[in-house]
Amino acid sequence: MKPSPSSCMSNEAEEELSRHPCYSEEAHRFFARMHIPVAPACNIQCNYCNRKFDCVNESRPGVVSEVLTPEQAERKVKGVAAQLMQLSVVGVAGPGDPLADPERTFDTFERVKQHVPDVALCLSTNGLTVYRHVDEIVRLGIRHVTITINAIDPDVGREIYPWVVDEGVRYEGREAAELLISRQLLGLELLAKQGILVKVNSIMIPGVNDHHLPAVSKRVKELGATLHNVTPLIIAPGSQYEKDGRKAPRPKELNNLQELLGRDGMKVMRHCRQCRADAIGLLGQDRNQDFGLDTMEADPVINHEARELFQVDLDTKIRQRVTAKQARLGSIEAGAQTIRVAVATRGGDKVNQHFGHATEFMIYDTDGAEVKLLGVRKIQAYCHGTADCNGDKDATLQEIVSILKDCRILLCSGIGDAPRASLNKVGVLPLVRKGDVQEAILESVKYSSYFENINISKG
Ligand code: CLF
Ligand code: SF4
Repeated sequence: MKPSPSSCMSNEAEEELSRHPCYSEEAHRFFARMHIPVAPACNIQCNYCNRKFDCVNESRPGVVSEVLTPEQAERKVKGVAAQLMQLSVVGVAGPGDPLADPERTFDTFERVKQHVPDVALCLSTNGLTVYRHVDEIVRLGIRHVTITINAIDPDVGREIYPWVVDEGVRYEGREAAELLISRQLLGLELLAKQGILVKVNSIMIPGVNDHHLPAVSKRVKELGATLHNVTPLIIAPGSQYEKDGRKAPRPKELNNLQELLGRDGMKVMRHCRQCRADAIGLLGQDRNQDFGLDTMEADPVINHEARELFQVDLDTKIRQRVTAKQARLGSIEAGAQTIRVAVATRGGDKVNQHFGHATEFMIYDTDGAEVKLLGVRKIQAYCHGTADCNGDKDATLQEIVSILKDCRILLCSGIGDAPRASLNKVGVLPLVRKGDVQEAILESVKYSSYFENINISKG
């Protein structure tokens, strides 16, 4: 039996989510996803996007993925499934919108379903045309669909979407936003009624939709969304928002919003890594280079039985983690103070990244028993987004320090003297560690309390 990600869902839904690294926070430590970049076209324009790069709605901006044909995608999925035993989900998330050219996307899913039936299929779309494809989604057994919904009010939406093209007609301004929003909400409702697990992604855009997102969350919950994933605006180079000088939200603003949505009863995703459209591996890992098409056998043998045994073993590991966490919770005193810890990681739930190479930090709060993931703070935004970090190392370091200054501890696999000194100045203690994130956090909290002999709450 697979472990349970949440206590408020049907057993069937829990079972489906327990191996999905995006829908289940526990699963993301053990199970891998693979994105197949078969969908280059798009039918709308978002002001934070530049079409030279991948779809920003569920991808890292400023990144270009090589587009595969459905035939190439089939070969690649077979090759990866034969080697990557923890692969549990295959998704299409770009590099454009997967439903702008639905034949390519569904042809690809059909092939995956036929050759690697044990993986879950996952689709991510801007939602303009999803309502037309509900039957096909059901027929193919695609159980997870993500729709990016940034607004439910067309007056907010018009600040995000300058145009939309549908069936050869171009819509602009408020009319474009109105059409897109109505289609997104219709698609969500239809999918949810079919029992599809729908995740809604929203980009938090300060000054545009930041105050509006609680209303979005409430509405999509009413319509049957399973999960809400709010990610910070990261602006693609050359996009309209870059020209307008828009800025990403501060980590605290994003965190406050996520807390608010969670209090309103929505299940909120906090571990999104804004993957590439060709990402392969655990969340946070990008192993596409390890699986070059030219290195793969034409028709690799997939040992389905070995895959299932491997994944059942991962299910057990997850259950053990959940049990150990419950035991720790039982031993902690009520009202214990928490401290905040930043972790540099390349994925795999390990402290395994040098500070200087980190492009993101995972942020946790811990009271010495529970380790709660608060979210991911990306720092490549300062390199690929609105600011130029190429020439000014000091400015980049100061940006990173300001992003981490509410943390008490930073865990990384190595750090130079200059960043260590800068972090110390703002009260962050860098510790060099390797290995399991949770164990390293719990051990480092004891260490820092011992040495500082102080009230560990930083406020
Ligand atoms: Fe991929 Fe998206 Fe499916 Fe996950 S990603 S299509 S739901 S399998 Fe996950 Fe990556 Fe965040 Fe997306 S971490 S960007 S939420
Ligand atoms: Fe860009 Fe994706 Fe928006 Fe299309 S849906 S404009 S690819 S961010």
